[in-house]
Amino acid sequence: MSVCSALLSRRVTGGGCRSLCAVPPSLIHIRSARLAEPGTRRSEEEPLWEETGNLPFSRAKIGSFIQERPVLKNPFLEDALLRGYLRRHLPHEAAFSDLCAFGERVANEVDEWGRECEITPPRLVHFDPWGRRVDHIVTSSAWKRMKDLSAQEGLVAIGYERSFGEWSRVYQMSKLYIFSPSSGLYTCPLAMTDGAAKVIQSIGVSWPVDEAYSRLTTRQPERFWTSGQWMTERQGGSDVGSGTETVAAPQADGSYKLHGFKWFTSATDADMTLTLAREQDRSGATTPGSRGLSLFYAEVSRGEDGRLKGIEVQRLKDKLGTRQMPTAELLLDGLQAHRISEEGRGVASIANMLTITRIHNSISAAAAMRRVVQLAGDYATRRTAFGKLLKDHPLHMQTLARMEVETRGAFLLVMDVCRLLGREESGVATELDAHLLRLLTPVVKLYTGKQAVAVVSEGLESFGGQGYIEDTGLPGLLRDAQVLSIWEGTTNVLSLDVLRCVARSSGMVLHAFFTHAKSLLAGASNVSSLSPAVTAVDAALSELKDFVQVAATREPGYLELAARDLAFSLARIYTGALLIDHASWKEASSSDTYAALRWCEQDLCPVATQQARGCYDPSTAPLDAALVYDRPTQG
Ligand code: UCC
Repeated sequence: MSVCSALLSRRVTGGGCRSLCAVPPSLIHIRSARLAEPGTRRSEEEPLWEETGNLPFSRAKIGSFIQERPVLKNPFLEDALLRGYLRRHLPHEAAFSDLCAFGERVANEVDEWGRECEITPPRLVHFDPWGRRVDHIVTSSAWKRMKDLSAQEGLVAIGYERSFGEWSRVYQMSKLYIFSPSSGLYTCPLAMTDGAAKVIQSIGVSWPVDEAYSRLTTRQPERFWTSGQWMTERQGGSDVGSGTETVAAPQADGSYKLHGFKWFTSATDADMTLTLAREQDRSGATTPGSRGLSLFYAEVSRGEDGRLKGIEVQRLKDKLGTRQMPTAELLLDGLQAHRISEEGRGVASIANMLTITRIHNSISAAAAMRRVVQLAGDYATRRTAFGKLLKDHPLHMQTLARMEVETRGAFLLVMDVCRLLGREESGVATELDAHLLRLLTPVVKLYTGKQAVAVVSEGLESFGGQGYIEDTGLPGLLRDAQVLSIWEGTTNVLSLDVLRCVARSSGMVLHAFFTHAKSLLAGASNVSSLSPAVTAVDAALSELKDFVQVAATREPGYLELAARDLAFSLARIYTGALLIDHASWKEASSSDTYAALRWCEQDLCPVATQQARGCYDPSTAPLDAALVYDRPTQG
């Protein structure tokens, strides 16, 4: 007899509603999650509804079972890898207590502000009641509180105070990592603010940007400024060099007036901006391409009439996600600005900002993964299905464990890039460090951006239908993750950037990559539990070397087709080496070892796999195009 028919034929004595008793008892208890222990059912001793005389749904139309929500706990205390990483590299009590206190604040206070930012998005008021153009971007009080909090907590300042020397960036980014998923996207203006401070510092902190630098890096909320990064125009999202139309007209006092249209300006309520424009010569002519672009500094201010000086906000963007943050189209109509780069060195000068914003992007990606894994893990201790808690379903745990492995890999990769940045900024970087930083910045951004979407999407699924319900706050995580692979350079643009830095360094960045990855493996050579992982990464390094040797002899189109797979291979191999290195630390846990082993079971060198299949051969590109445009033939 099947289980179903056994249940259906089950006879129970007494009570007029016994025909319903074919349903297992646990399903017809009137359950209250508020009375029960988290995730448990009420005991078998409790009376069934029919014995108490209460009909289900008779007192409340929605029934009385309320599923417990997942609970956000202190994200610092909950994160074993973050704490282990810091214990190993930055064992300072001051840093730990600050992170612990901040984590408490994030869980108990800031997370609600982030939610408020999401449900009270910014709006644009073009005119005042009397018809005067004002272009006010009205933001929520929570968004404004985020600005004060950011200054007080030193979320930008820490990177410039350098209290922990070469580890200061790791410390700063650890704070941002804790903050990001609760920040209501305030991490976006902070990324650009940090990037602007970095550019100003690298160019030299003198007039007219000295005051701006001190405001970008202050801890005083009343002095703190945020910066924009206005690079994108209608023709130039990725191809900034040929797509930038904005011109800079020189003025008699040495300043410039900017005229142009910026198509996508994030966090437009900033106090200042760095932007690119083409300087006009006396005849009004400009130089085309990147060589014609210079970098300008401009403050955002209002005249006595209340209007923005030299700027009109055309409209706010209607975006899939990041709705918390005002993104606008701006007409620059005589915005006063100062050139801060050499003429024609705009792209090269703003590259420092791109490095910083790409690292921030990667932090946000790793943090989004961590948040969804934490929430899903907590929920699995509260949600019962098919007779047991989700955490007791091995397949569910396997899924969460795979997400955890991705999250750990992303965390270690981005923290290693922060480590390299910190070394460069405190003057202790070797040539190898500098090459690694240049190579790994696009790699970490492109890889974590993609993985964040995948992991967060999987995370939503782990909540079942609730993951798709707007006011749980969960769908917003996915919407916001989707931007991470788009802005600050799409996956393909960054893959090509990887090729470019390999070519411009004559391969030295790859040499640094191989050297450092090998040295990480060497440190783990005597840890037998890690040997399958070490063997896998070692083999992948050999495959990668073979690929590079073959590719170097092929036409440029071959490498271009391989660029994305190459970037993914670099990410997976290097991350594997970092996981192994972390797991070989004397205080590492068995989970650290397990994560390293699991990571290294995947195809670590997809570029070699695809090469062996002929995917980059000259015949491939036309076949790809024919496939994409395959249409039914007429007749
Ligand atoms: O989306 C935007 C704002 C969003 C908000 C930001 C918040 C993010 C974090 C949030 C966390 C939640 S702003 C738009 C972002 N747009 C991009 O990222 C543009 C993507 N396109 C590229 O990256 C392209 O590769 C370009 C624009 C850099 C290519 O331009 P060019 O002119 O073709 O570049 P070249 O000729 O290759 O390089 C010009 C110079 C060279 O220096 P020199 O002349 O000395 O050899 C390059 O070495 O710039 C240097 N350079 C770099 N240096 C170019 N790229 C880099 C780099 N990545 N690092 C160092």
